[in-house]
Amino acid sequence: MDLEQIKKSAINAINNASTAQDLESVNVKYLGRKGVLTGVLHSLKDLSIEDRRKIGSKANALKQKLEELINKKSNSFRELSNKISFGFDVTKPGLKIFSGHLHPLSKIDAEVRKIFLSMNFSVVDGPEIENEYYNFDALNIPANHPARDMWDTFWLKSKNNPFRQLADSGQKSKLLLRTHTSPVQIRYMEKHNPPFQIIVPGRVFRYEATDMSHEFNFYQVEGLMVGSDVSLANFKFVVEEFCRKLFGSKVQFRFRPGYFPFVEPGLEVDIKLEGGGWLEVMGAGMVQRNVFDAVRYNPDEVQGFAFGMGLDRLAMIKYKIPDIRLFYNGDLRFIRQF
Ligand code: FA5
Repeated sequence: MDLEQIKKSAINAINNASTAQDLESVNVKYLGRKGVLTGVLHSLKDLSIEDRRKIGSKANALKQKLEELINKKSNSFRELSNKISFGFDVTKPGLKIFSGHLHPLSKIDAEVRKIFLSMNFSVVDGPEIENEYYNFDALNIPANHPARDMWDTFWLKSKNNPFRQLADSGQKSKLLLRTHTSPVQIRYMEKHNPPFQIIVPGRVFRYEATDMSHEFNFYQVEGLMVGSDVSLANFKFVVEEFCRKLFGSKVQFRFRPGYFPFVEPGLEVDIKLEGGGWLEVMGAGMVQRNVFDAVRYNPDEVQGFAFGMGLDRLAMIKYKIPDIRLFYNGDLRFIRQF
């Protein structure tokens, strides 16, 4: 084989070597002790001085070149294998993976729904943008009634308001952000006949100053049970059973008389857990006759109880949260604790 042929086939073999072992075989084949090029170099001594000079320098140059190429390729194999086996430092502390957290209000909402479903209540929804009729009039709170002051209201301008049709299609009345979930009582009763038992979890809005236990946007869960023989005793059982399921058997209750135009008698319920203070969590009572009149039920034939709980307040008690505003300020350090 002449030097040109050796060069060609050796370079070819180096290029085609796809593993370190392949490359080592090429190295042995051409540059090893019994290698092709080594053989040429050994045979130089048998040549004339002139040929020795001519072929010798070429053969040495080729040897150098092949060594370089083999070294280069060998280094690239080494780098690759380093990358594969040591590409990441197994001793380095891992990166913490942040998983999502449910907001405490979402958690309590899910729990409240589950408990009421287990007591055979259905979950019902209603609009956050309401009109005056459902939020007030039908609930026995006519215009100019002083009880309207109990709910500081965000009124919406009706002119050019995309929701105007909602008011126009039903009762002609002003639009507002619902101040409680009670309007859904009316909406539901208009379309269904008793007996039934429902809850209505949802967002409500009040035009009022905030403090530790008051927000201008918060959540309520309305409850309504209507039938021919529903009494305040049923209400007491349902509420106590619900609170025991949510807070455990140690929860204490305080039922106080309260005034709401849409119930008669009306009451307010405070609860307290061991070590905590009393916190008002709901308004309630027996549905007022005028409300049944408004939905064309016969008040002499049906009776019912209704309640409206502050969902935020329940979450505050359950998770021992001192300030309602923490739910809404978007501080992730707070959310990540749940
Ligand atoms: C009402 O909203 C009545 N609709 C409840 C009701 C329903 C009574 C059915 C009778 C029959 P009240 O304004 O008291 O009532 O609110 C009910 C509950 O919502 C309160 O007990 C309290 O837990 C919670 N709440 C009231 N205002 C706020 C506020 N600004 N921030 C957070 N929670 C509030």
